Amino acid sequence: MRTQIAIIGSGPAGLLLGQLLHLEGIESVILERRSRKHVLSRIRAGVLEQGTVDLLCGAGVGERLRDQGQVHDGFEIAFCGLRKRIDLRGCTGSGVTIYGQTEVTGDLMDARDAAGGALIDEVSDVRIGALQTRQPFVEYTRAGDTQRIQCDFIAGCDGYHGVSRSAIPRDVLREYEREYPFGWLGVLAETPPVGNELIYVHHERGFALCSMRSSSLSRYYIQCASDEVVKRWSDERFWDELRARLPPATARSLVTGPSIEKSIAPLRSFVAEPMQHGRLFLAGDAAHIVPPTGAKGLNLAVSDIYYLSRALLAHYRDADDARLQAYSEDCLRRVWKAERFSWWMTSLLHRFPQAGAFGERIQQAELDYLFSSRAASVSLAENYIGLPF
Ligand code: FAS
Ligand code: PHB
Repeated sequence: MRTQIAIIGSGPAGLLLGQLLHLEGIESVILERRSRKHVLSRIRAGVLEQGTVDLLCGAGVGERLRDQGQVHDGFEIAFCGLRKRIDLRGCTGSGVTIYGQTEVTGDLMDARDAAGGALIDEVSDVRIGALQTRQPFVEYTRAGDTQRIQCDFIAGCDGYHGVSRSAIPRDVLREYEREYPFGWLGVLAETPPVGNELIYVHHERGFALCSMRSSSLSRYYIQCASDEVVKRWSDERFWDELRARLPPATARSLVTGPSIEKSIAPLRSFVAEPMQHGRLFLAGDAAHIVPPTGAKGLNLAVSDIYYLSRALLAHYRDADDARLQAYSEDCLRRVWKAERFSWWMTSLLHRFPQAGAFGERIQQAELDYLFSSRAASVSLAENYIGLPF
């Protein structure tokens, strides 16, 4: 098989790249390890930056997003029994859009099908080769049959546990990582959200987050031990712990119900440099991971694809490779600022037992400063809505 771009992974990064390239008449093949059904069943991110919304609309997949996405002009932080609001629109002139990553992936998958784009799922043994030549290739096995795809470029959009990153030689790749001593236990429930906007909670028992997917579908998280297991958490135990972390009036207005999804996500900060090697370009979680506190993971995958699609178009349309050569540098400048913000939000809002009483006082001072200084609020707001591409 021959194509121009071989894309490994059909998450948001891979699917969006395929769609943007298709619109410019550039051909691609997407390889996916899991089944379509599994990919479309994942519950992940929920907050889209305006840059993400604009790029998805420009890619022709914004109809349901514009129709069902909820624009939020702010969010709240609850601490010391109070709820205080960060006025995103007042601080920056912009807001964010609540629209589940599951929906984004579905919209992109529908567009791929409508365009007749090749998406080969349930593949295994994906191998990358000849990266330093003009004829790189990807090999894969499906239903016992091994195939090779000759291509011009390879996009590694296969997430943190994918194979692309390992195709970069160990003496070239540099990895930066911070593991957090806790995870997030998340629940999805067909209940009305407790707030009109998101509520991030700082509490001595641990962090919590009250989010949503629609006016009848709520998404909640509580900080849990990094070795916690889901089966030890009945719905009742989850709701009791969430209520214990909310301000009393908020706890009283919480509507609970049976969970339709319950899972634990580990928290880590991770960056792999460089994000390119020869004709391989990494994008999204294949290259970087952020703790979800700042709602940056999905949005960073989108901005990587903005840079990569723009660079590939310059190659094919203008025979200009300057942007391809600068890809990693362009992405990392924005990635590291999002890593900083996500680390800062996580450090501010979670309970760190090893930080002791001094650490707790520093968090209190940070929260006090945040709500007594417009400069501090504007700084948080401009990072939360997303720094410019
Ligand atoms: P993805 O991981 O979405 O997609 C990679 C794809 O590659 C997958 O479909 C995988 O099956 C496939 N793949 C892997 N190895 C392969 C191989 N060898 N061959 C072929 N295909 C292969 N972000 C937020 O902003 N907010 C959140 O609340 C949030 N919650 C999250 C919860 C969890 C449990 C996880 C894991 C992530 C969460 N994230 C969140 C981050 C998440 O949204 C990612 O940033 C986003 O999915 C990145 O998209 P991709 O880079 O496309 O990677
Ligand atoms: C979510 O709704 O899943 C969500 C929202 C904001 C975050 C993380 C997750 O910071």
